Amino acid sequence: MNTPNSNDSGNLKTLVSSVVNKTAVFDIHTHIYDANFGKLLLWGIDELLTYHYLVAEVFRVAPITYEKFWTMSTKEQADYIWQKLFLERSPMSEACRGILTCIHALGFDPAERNLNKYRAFFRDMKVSDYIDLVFSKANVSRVIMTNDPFDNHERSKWKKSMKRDDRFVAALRIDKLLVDWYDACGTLSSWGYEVEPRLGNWTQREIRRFLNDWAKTMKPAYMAASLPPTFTYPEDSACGKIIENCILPVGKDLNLPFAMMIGVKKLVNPDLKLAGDSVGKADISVIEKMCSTHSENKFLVTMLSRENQHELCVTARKFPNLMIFGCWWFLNNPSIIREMTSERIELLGLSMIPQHSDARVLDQLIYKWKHSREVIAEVLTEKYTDLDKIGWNIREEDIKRDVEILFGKMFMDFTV
Ligand code: HDL
Ligand code: ZN
Repeated sequence: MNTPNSNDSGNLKTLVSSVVNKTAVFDIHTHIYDANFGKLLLWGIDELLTYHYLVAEVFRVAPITYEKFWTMSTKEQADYIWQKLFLERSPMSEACRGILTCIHALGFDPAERNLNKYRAFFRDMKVSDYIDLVFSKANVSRVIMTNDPFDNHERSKWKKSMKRDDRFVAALRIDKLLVDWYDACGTLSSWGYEVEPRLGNWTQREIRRFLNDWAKTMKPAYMAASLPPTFTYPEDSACGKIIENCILPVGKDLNLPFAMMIGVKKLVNPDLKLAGDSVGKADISVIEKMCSTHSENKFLVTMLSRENQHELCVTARKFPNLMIFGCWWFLNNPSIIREMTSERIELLGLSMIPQHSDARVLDQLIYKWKHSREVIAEVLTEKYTDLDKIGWNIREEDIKRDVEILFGKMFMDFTV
């Protein structure tokens, strides 16, 4: 039994880093897909370089019009971004650094700065082989996808009885129902659900049938929606009625958590397309009310504004049916991951889910988890050192148990 102690902090730091790196993680929110979903799965260096985080960054430094950029092919956009953000200035942003982390982890030499050489590696790569390689490099055991039944290409895939890769767990994503009910109503009706815009009792029943049908098809880990900072609850609106009378009753019946991702200001700059969303501080009382009035439902919540984080931690202390997760999107940067992980451990101990990758491109699992593991290991080392100083002799098996909790067991125990 390896029992490091605080006067040998180097030993403790080394041990914690080793355990964090060797513990496989269950990544509970991504936008990647198993190979059977075809083109929905993005992968390779050109998709990495044209990730919407870098698109936003390149427009800040490059004299190119939106129109010209959007007429370029993915390869041309990647060349342009490589030139502007990597060759003409050091790639210091988290999104840029991430690509170098991937290149390095895949065995290339970043110092060569040769994009075409990196491209050659992918030319003959089979996607199924690459999934195995990336999951191994990232030490990821399973991921949860983002599955939208309103996406025509994705829906067609689910309608075929395709063979599934059990490393890819589904999540039933229902933004459309909540933020665009009138359009969703027409679509549901075309699929044979007897729904009307005014959302009477029969329509609510039919929406529950729709949710049950897709829960049966996808076998999702949770139902999820991204919501604006202005989201309120309860609310006499289509969104409020569908949550109250459809999502939460189905969630309770099927023991399906409702994952709310709150704080996105959609398309503040529409010319940036996917990169055009921004952030706003949301009202934490929404979470309080939902968790208190629906104590038999389970809620997974992540919020996009840094200013919401501390109050979200305190709210989680009040409601055992609330599980907070991840350093989402604009928070997924080392300086903020450190701050959030520290305050979460200080307020919640290990009863939280410290991170998800939000990966949109398969390869991103490598960098998003490498970067996050570094910070999580630092924070854990600090907390173990505090315990060790007061005689709570930290043992290696304690560290292994704790990291397994943070990297998947907490989620599994919460959702079981
Ligand atoms: O709604 C979401 O799931 C967000 O994560 C968006 O997909 C966002 O565009 C994103 O990729 N954030 O990292
Ligand atoms: Zn996401």
